[in-house]
Amino acid sequence: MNSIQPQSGNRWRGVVHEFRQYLPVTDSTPIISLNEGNTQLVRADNFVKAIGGECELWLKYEGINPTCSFKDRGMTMAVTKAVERGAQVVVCASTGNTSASAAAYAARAKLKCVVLLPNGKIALGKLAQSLMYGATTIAVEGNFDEALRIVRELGETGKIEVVNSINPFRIEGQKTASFEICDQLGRAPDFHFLPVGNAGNITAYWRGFKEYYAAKKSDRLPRMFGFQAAGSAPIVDGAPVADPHTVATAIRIGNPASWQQATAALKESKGHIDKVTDEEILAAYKLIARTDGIFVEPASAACLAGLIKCVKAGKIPAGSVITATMTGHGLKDPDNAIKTAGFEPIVVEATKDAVMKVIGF
Ligand code: AN7
Repeated sequence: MNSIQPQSGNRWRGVVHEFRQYLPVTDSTPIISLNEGNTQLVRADNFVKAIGGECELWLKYEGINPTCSFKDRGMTMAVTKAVERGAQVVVCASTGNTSASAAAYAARAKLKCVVLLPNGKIALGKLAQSLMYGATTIAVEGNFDEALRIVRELGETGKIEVVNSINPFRIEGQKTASFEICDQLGRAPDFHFLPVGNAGNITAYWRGFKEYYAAKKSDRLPRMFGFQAAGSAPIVDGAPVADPHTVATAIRIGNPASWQQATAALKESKGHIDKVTDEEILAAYKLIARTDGIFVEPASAACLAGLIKCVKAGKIPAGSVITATMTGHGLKDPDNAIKTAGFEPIVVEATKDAVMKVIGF
């Protein structure tokens, strides 16, 4: 079975089709896609002005992917390969976005999906997704790292395909975001900013930038700038965190699976990794919504908090071209949004006068 989608016209057919020459697929690979990728690269001048920066900031808005996070790029690849090799069950541990994506692609591929989530520590929208897509949803009384340990053990039985980013096909799919950035910008950025949790994405982006450069599709390599939440900053602190905590539950990870690859990306790219507090994350989260109309989840805002810190510290030369991954959509986490907004709906009686009074007329 090849793709069931018609191949005529200019319609975007998902990252595996569009970038197949850079990916481990053949003409007979049965591609499972929801037409992910091709996300906007939005310039955020108001935000830059508000933080006193003198750079060009472009946000790769990954929240508009089919399940509203960047994970879909890796998941189309991982589930495609799982189907190709005849797997029947996929499993992942997740802070919520990987599980949403795995559940959706598994449903489309008619595979059984099992997700292990840290009980009570994932955003509401993400939980809704895994339930709606029909995944067997298991809330583990422990954190992400403990759930991932169980998933690794399940993978060793040989009966279940693990679709966490320890699956190399996940990284392969996710690198396509770098290709798109270079295509959209007409060049590679000077800096690329992104949040770091399990460290798969920083690994993938760096690989993507390097491969496009080697293929002469871009003219330079960016410096990779990653940010962890202060309560879950193992790479910055140089040691695993046994009990990670942060309001940005997506990156509440104490022992990243791709730690070494992330360290290599930082070193090779002359990059930088730092941590930002929950207060800094929430301030950036609110600011980007208010200045530029871009609603992301708290984890995504960690790298914007990082940019604010870098601008203040004078680390960003004037005129730099910066891209930043907005990893997940703001609607994923309605609880934090409503708490952070700072006000509630104003209830009035159903008259024009009452509304005019609120407006101040
Ligand atoms: C919105 O879903 O690990 O450093 O299980 O959901 O590649 O892990 C999510 C990670 C950043 C960090 N932003 O990316 C999961 C999971 C958002 C995320 C990250 C995640 P990695």
